[in-house]
Amino acid sequence: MKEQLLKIKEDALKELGGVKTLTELNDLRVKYLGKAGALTAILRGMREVAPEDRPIIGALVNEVRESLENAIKERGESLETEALNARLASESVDITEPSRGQARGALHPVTRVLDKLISSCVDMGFSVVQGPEVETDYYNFEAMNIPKNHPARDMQDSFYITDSILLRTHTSPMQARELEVRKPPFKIVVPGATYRNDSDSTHSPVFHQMEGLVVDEHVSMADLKIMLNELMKRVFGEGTKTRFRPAFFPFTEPSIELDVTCPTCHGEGCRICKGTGWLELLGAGVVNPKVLEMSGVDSRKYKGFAFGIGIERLAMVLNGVPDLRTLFKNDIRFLNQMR
Ligand code: FA5
Repeated sequence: MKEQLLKIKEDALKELGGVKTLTELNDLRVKYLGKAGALTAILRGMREVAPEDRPIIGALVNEVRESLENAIKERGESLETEALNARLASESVDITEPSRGQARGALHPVTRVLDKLISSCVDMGFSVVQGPEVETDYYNFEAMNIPKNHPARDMQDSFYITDSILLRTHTSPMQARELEVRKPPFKIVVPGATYRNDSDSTHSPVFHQMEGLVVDEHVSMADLKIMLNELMKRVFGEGTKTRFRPAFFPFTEPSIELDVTCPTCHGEGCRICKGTGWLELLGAGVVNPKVLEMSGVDSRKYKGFAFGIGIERLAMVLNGVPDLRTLFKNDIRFLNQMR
């Protein structure tokens, strides 16, 4: 039995030398030390050993088991280290390799202009509100003093959803909505998307406006012009030339429009500005008393002024863009130039 034990030890250690993986090592452990392993078989045969030899054989079994366990453990550790080193070598990072770089995004020119306008108005004491893009005929037209069949409806070619619901053609309906719920005096601006069946180099079917409305006891056309001049100065700086023209809107009386020097010809006259040298930026005026009354505001006590600025037109002028529709094409080469 002693020889048998020494042979088991010798065979096991020899096999251990050839073990290359942790799986093979586990198989070897099962083969020699497992329940059905060679050493366990010897222990089972102890009954046949003479009683006086049992302690000697028992001690030898333990010694063989211990030395095999230690050898297996050591081999296991060295296999694990080898595996780790191999992984580290294959996954090593070459810190000298040049990086691919991260492309940095930027705000869209329309967002930048809108942010600038809003923050300038907030600095002047305006609150910002938003309204629905899907609007009723009542707020879009009737509450703005444009009754059904009024010729002024032709000024804005509208996208109707049903007979009484449409995509808002301007941000002005928010004047009526706010007049109904706010107690004067107040100053609000309303930025947002608007929709018209228009498309050429200065018109897009989807565009943005920012409405402004000031209601107080003593406001006048003079206040409106001072405010707009100040706003234009903040947005354009001192250099850009602006001019006011008389205009007509059913919801303001009197009404004006503000033009700026054309970004393409700088006032010389070109295709974009139809030879005038100017580009229309906004409509404005003193709120028609009928609009105040329809929304429940006493027009003998309160007056108001309002304006509606075309955001893409402003972005066009500020960035010298000859075709407004380019702002919506999302051509990355164009957007990179606009950073
Ligand atoms: C209006 O929409 C009035 N609601 C503005 C207003 C508000 C007047 C308050 C008085 C008081 P108008 O249709 O002119 O007005 O449009 C205002 C501005 O929106 C224009 O000056 C222009 O800058 C811009 N705009 C109009 N249509 C388009 C379009 N299809 N694409 C891009 N910008 C447009």
